[in-house]
Amino acid sequence: QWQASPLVFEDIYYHKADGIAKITINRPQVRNAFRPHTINEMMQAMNDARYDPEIGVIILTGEGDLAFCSGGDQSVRGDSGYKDEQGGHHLNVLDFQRQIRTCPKPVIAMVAGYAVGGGHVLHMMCDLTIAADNAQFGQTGPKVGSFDGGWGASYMARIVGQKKAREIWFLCRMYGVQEAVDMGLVNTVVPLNELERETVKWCREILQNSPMALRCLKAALNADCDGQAGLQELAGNATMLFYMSEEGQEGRNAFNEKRKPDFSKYSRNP
Ligand code: 2NE
Repeated sequence: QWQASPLVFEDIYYHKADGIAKITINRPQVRNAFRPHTINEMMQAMNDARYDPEIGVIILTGEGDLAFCSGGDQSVRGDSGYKDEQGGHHLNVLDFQRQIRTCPKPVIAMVAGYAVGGGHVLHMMCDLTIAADNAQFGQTGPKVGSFDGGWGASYMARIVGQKKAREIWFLCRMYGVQEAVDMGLVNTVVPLNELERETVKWCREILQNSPMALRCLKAALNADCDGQAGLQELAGNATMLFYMSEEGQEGRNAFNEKRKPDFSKYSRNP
């Protein structure tokens, strides 16, 4: 049973239940297009989920059956980004992409209807995608005078291959679920009325497994694609594990106790 978070939001819903957090873009009147405010709220919710020790998996989804997300809200697109209420221009969805990517907990896109443009990139950034049988996927950037040359291009090519990524971006076609499965864009497809049940089932299976192993695996899979930023993320986990060890703590304790550290009892593993 989902519990609404006490945090107050305008453009999203934020729920939690049994170790799972769910962030829902709630702008169905524009097919869940995001404006800067939507992104700021999603970042706040994602941050809450990351730092809540009770939460092990995060679902990202869109309200209603018609769309997961249709990308940036074109009606607030200014001349150098998407306009906030104060008139500032933003591409803060790129910050949210990085947040999904570096969140040490698995993030699952639960997709009904359209995942299009910047919304398509958001589902790709998630660790897993579970799609309803009415889902449609595609990029529209070159049609509307936009593009995502970051993960939106390079990570897409890692998923679907270079030729297919060029097709998706150059032609701006929509792809149904079977094509998405064939391209490796989604993990599984279920009937629309089973979408949430199946997604929660996947979450529960993930929650059975070692959080540290999941964390390190996500960082390792990221590092393969993300250059020095990916290595930093992976290595941060190694540092954390070392801090958790007696050997690491001996260095800290010796410094604080103003004595020489004694590492002699720690083995030099082959
Ligand atoms: C999503 C799609 C394919 C749905 O089509 P359909 O036929 O189901 O709905 P319809 O009638 O097009 O849309 C319903 C209402 O939602 C609004 C529409 O204008 C329409 O409004 P009303 O006529 O009812 O008033 N709507 C839909 N998407 C919107 C959007 N993104 N911004 C503002 N209003 C939107 C179809 O609607 C579609 O193709 N939407 C546009 C997809 C798109 O081009 N997104 C932007 C890509 S660029 C991007 O996201 C981006 C980036 O490339 C780089 C950085 C940041 C962002």
